[in-house]
Amino acid sequence: MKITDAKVILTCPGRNFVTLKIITDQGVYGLGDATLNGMEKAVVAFLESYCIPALIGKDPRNTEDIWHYFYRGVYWKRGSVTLTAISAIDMALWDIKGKALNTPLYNLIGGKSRDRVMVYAHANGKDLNDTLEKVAREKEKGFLAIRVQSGIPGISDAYGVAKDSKFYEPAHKGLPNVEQWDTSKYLNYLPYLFGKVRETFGTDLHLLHDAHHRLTPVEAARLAKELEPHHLFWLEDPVTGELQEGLRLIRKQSSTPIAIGEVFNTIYDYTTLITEQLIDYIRMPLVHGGGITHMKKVADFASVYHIQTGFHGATDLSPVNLAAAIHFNMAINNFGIQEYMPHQEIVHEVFKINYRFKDGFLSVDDTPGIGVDIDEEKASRYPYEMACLPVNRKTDGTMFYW
Ligand code: GCO
Ligand code: MG
Repeated sequence: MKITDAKVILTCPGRNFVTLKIITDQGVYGLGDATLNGMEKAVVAFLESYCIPALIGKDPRNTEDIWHYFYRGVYWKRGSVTLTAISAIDMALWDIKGKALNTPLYNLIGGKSRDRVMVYAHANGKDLNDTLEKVAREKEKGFLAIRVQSGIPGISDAYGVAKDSKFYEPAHKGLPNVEQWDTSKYLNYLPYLFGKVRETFGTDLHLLHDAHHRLTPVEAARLAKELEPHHLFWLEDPVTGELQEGLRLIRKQSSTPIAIGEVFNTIYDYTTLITEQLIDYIRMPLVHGGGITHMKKVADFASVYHIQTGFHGATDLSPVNLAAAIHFNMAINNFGIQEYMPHQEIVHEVFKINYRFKDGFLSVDDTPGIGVDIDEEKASRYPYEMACLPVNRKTDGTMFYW
């Protein structure tokens, strides 16, 4: 079997997605998600100028060797752009492998450990009452786990909360919006918010929260400690992932579970966090973490240390990534939870999906490979539109983490 061609499909059905399609001499093709929100064209350039020419003629079944050709074999390593391209290649090759063997992806990586995967929904409210209403709405849809974000009194912007539209989308058309941040107002409000959520909905519902990399280790320790009585499923990205040692302080102070790493790319970003058991969930998704080949190693490594998966799954990760993640989550033993932010309907005009949501869980059907297809003609009707993630400044103007 040989790779004869590959192409990149850049489309914007409501938001930008990059999809790699790898074609073989046996008529079988595979799809991989290569979307890196706001940096789509950098990944496209790397795929088109280097990866695709290097793939032609290779045997697509050699997933391990091809992964190392693009990672170990390349001198300039790591980084989001490079690893997103490698992830897309790897996903597409596993898709081909499944189709060629006429079996769904989960069968190739261990078979089923479970039939369906628990997902968490998003409740993003403008203020306390709006947030409580949104939680109620998601609970009614059947979700057993809900991430709660809320507008903060006294701050004009809060991460995760839509300003005008009903549908939260992190990227905006054109250059970055500038948002505003005040850590002290946030820290004062959060324990109150979660107290109210627990008071209203009781103890059964799994609650999650994303601090979006904005705290120092000592601030994060305070928050984790003060949220302890509300028994969060996890507190996400309390500090920036660059400072792995910062997690030691949080760990010493609190038993609130920690999830980290949606912006990580390799197992090397996780070594301290995993071997010192400083976190509970790995967030790095297939699309940015080297695809199935690499993430299987990361998940197995984490498993030894009692750490579970909790993959990133916002709307800027395409249906190809989400379907692959469901297969992956069905197969591994140490699955924890999967983020699920449903795509807008228009996305499903372009991507034909094989997964469905029921009673708090997602499952895939038995379509061979990953099981998602792309309608290229429909994709071409939605050309790329420049969109960026916001940037963030403290109230005194200081540039801060978004
Ligand atoms: C999450 C994430 C997202 C990211 C977004 C960036 O936990 O879902 O933090 O909301 O901010 O995916 O592109
Ligand atoms: Mg996050």
